[in-house]
Amino acid sequence: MTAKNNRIFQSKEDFLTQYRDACETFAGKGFEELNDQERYYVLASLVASKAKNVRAAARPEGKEVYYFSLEFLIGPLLDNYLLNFGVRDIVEEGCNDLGTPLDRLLSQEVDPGLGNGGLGRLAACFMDSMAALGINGNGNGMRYRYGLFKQVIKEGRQVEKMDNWLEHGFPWETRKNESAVIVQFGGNVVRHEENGRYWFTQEGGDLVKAVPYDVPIVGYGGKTVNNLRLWSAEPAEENFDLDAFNAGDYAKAMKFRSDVEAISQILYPNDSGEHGRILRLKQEYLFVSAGLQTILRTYEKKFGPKWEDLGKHVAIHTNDTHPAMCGPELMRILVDDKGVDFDLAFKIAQETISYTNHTVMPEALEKWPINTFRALLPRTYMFIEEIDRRYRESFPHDRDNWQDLLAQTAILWDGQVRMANLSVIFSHSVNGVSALHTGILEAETLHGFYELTPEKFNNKTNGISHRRFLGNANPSYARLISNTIGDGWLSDANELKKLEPYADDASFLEEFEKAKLENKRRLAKYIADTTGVELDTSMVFDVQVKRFHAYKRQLLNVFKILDLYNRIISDSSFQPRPTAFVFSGKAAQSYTFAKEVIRLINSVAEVVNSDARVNDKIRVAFVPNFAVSSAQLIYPAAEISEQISWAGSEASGTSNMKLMMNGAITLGTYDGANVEICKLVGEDNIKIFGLRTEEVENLRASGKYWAWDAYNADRPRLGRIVDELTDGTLAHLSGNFESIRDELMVNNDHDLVLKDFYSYVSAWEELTASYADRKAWNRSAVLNTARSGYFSSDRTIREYANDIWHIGD
Ligand code: RUG
Repeated sequence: MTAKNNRIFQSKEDFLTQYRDACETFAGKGFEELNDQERYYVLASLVASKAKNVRAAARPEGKEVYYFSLEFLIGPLLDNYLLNFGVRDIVEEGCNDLGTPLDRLLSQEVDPGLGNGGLGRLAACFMDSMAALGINGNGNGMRYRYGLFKQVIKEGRQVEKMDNWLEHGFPWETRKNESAVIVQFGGNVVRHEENGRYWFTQEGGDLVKAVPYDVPIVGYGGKTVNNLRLWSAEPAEENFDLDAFNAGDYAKAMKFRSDVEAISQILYPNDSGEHGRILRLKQEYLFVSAGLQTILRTYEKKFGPKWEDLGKHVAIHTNDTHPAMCGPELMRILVDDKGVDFDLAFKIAQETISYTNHTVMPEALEKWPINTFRALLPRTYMFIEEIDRRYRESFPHDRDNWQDLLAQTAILWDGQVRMANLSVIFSHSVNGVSALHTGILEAETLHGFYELTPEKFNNKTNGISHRRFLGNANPSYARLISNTIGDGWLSDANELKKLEPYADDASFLEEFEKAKLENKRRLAKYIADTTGVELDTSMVFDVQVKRFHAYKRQLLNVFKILDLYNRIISDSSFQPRPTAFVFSGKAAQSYTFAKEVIRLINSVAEVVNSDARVNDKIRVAFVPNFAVSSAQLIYPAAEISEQISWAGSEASGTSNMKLMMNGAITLGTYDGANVEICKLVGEDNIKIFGLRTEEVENLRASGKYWAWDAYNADRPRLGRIVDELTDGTLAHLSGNFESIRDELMVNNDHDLVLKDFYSYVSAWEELTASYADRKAWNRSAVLNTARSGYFSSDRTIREYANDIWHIGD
């Protein structure tokens, strides 16, 4: 696989010379004297320095896009950048000559702890695609000293350990002292007046220095290198309490520094519903204010104070509500620091800013108590208050339901700042992340806004970096594809369509199966090494990997496994297709139910894997500490992709796309982007089950669903599984599962696990039965890959660029 243009090494010999020199420059020793970690570090530093040179040499004219996101789950970069610079083969050969296989060096790379799930990974894929497409894309985020947490499993339970991802340094980043900016928290707003003119200043409070660390983002082909800017918080002035220090009170002496540094210390889970709230608000403001100050400084250098044209040259995209303060903060800087008129500042903000919503879950739509907000950000809050006041004052009264619409859409309500409303009011574009999700936003979640300003709304179905998740992650399949249809698919994922005729080519299908087997072996080895669980690679690999959340229904999957377990034991004629169930994902630290489901999976695994009556038919593995690097081993090995959230709950999902692209067949509900996968692959190449969105809504509205009815209707089968949660069957590892039983039977099964159970198990049985016809199965799998080009984030980014950012207008 080679990317054309901008090769950073001209030949293997050139690479070897440069690498050996770099060992002396970066590590002060010869290659032979370095250990693998150091060798990796030097190689990454060398590639990073090349990337920076490319960036310094060429910056195309054109609109600058700033993508504001609290998370960028970038994953390991080295392999991806070698591919993008078109030198992977050269480097691989060179490393072989040195007696250190490239894979060994790649395995030294640590996953940066800069994100926790789909939203953060999407931001990373978008950075990749912007660079690949030659768009001037700039990421703006936080440099967390510690990532979310490292997940280890002890007696089946998730235990959270500190994720010290920066322990060995991060060779890709460059600290930019000269670009630091000051961000102010707290204090009071003071009004000044002179000659009939008045203005405000924020006095006192804490001054924090936001220091940027830049990470190069190398686009495919190596021609465009963009920048990801991550902010770290430091005290603006050294506020060291010498008296306290001399009195031996070191904690007091260092207090200010540690309070400030706490702002960029840790990544909080965004979809848990609970987190260190104030600190999170500080993080949100810090990266917003620092990012905007930088944008305006850069803009002013280039265009002067022509602020009215900002939206022509700059697009600011807000990823979810975390950067919602972009609107009022941009106004604050324009009005207070640049002397722009209030109305014009609002117009500029709206022209420049756009917003993506990623969830319909009410608990994930951020709200902040006004008092907290105002105390922390007094001046920025004044802009929110004034915009909200004007919004109410000028609200059109020409509809019957105007009071209701106002109540839905005002920013301030019930003593709270509603961040989704803030985002919508300050944006010219609002998008959802799949067709179904956008429809729900329009019809329900943001309906008031849709009624008032339908022209703002549009859909941008998510996408994934096919280069990383097929090109890098699945070398055997990627090679087969390139040998068959050429490597044009790496730059244009639509070319995967050229694989369609090969879905009927017996020799291609055989090669596909070989590649899949190789990937299954690779994953089985990883699982054996990390968990001790042995998987038989002749089994179907059935995979559910994602964050743990009730709506994603990992519990439904466990119920299916328990059902298979019970039936295999009680009915000797029951012969399901032998299957290995693979789970991976983290639960938010404070999310007890999700953590209990993880414990349940591990308890079921313990029971099933050690029971000789069943373990030649079913095996269960939980892969700890799901991260981009382990995901890259799991997706290529998967044959079934479990996408089983209740319909109307998952905004889009992206593991569904990654798995499809790697030739796994989706077993899913009609939810999120599954709907679009289904339309693309056709019903013969996907297995859909369960209630549809309207059915879920109607059932909930009717109030007629009773979990106890489902339980009583089939005591021997479904009822038995519920009972097994608490009757000791699964208690061997670490106890029973009362809280899960309560969630089903006391809280009336909010996530409809019992309701969708039969439809799910039947769908699984039908799907796995069809595995016997290997040719037909492989045909379907290959068609999944062939039709997955639409889900490249290159397509998504082109749509953002044309419809939202108006690049090239
Ligand atoms: O849960 C959603 C996924 O459905 C979606 O695919 C992903 C990217 O759009 O974003 C996830 N998400 C939503 N992560 N955090 C949130 C809520 O803030």
